[in-house]
Formats: sequence, structure tokens, C-alpha cells
Amino acid sequence: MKKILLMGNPNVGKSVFFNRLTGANVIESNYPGTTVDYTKGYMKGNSEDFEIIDVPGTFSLEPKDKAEEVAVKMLEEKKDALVICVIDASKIERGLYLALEIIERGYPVVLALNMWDVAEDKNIQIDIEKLKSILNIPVVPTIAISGKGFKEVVLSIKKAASVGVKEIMEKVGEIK
Ligand SMILES: Nc1nc2c(ncn2[C@@H]2O[C@H](COP(=O)(O)OP(=O)(O)OP(=O)(O)O)[C@@H](O)[C@H]2O)c(=O)[nH]1
Ligand SMILES: [Mg+2]
Repeated sequence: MKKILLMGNPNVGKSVFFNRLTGANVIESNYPGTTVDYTKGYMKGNSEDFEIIDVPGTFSLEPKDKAEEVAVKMLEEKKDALVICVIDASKIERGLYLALEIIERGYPVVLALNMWDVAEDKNIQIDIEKLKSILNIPVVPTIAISGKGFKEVVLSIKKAASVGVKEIMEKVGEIK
């Protein structure tokens, strides 16, 4: 089953995000050998379902505490995962730091600029199109508590997850 890791700084809305994407079948566990807990759930895909993990919040991939250590381990254990990186759009710099680290490690990333309502209230202007073209990944403004942007998030997940060797070869074939 294709795995999705929901990652981001602490308190950016990852769990509200997780609840919106997953159904009722949610499992809470402790990460082996630790007291750090995390939640796993499922999202319906077109042909197959996705497993989604609500990863403990982390500021970077250089862990400073046990929860961050678990977050990094989860990422390293799941080399073929797709990562939804959730950023607080009103504090974009801190979140971008983590997003860049994850992108650098070669994971496919969908970037969610959550708390878009808070950013708007603070009059923070973010050029989504520019961010998309610089990072070359899907960037979606979201408000997890209202559901704004989630249709696009789901579409981006499905699109990113469908890119495999077969699809690439088909594209390469088209160019020939
Ligand atoms: N205004 C606003 N509040 C939000 C949004 N998304 C989440 N919240 C609120 O932000 C707070 C934190 O949300 P959580 O989902 O618990 O954040 P988290 O990233 O899971 O936090 P940790 O698990 O502690 O790292 C909650 O009070 C949410 O209701 C949003 O888009 N806009
Ligand atoms: Mg949470």
C-alpha cells in the first residue's frame, strides 16, 4: 500500500489535516521502544488505498528531542513514501526549512500552506505560483479547520502517487 507521511513543524494543523483525509479506521500506537505516539489511518485512492501517518512534529531533520527523532526515523524507514509537508502559512520560513530538507532527500513532496486564513488576517502575501516554480512541486493553500484546499490536496496526492517507472517510460516514449 502506498504510504503518505504527514510532516511539519509542531502545531501547524497536521492532526486536523489528518482527520480530514482519513476515514474512521484510525490506529494509535507508540513508536517501538519509545513513549512517542503517532496515528495511522487510510485514505481512499482511485485504484488503491493510501496509508497515512500523522508523524510527530519536527522543526528539522536534525532531531533535538525524542519526538523529532521518531519523525526522522519514520521518514528514513519509508523510502518510497510520499510526504505531505504542512506549513503554517503565517510563519512560512520555519516550515520551508523542513520542506527543503525533505525535498533534498529525494522524497516526492506536496506542500500545504495551512492556516491560510491566519496568513490572510495578518495580510501576509505569498506568491503561490512563484513558490511552485521555484520548488517544482505542488503547493496548495489550505485551511484544515474548514476544508479549504482539500480537493486540490487530494488531487495532488493522487497525481504524485501515480508517477512510477511505467508512467515515466510512457512520457519518455512520447518524446521520442
Ligand atoms: N485558523 C486555523 N486554525 C487551524 C488550522 N488548522 C489547524 N488549526 C488549529 O491549530 C491548532 C493545532 O492543530 P493540530 O492539528 O493539533 O496541529 P498539529 O500540527 O497536529 O500539532 P502537533 O501534533 O502538536 O505537532 C488547533 O487548535 C487547530 O484547530 C487552519 O487552517 N486555520
Ligand atoms: Mg498533531
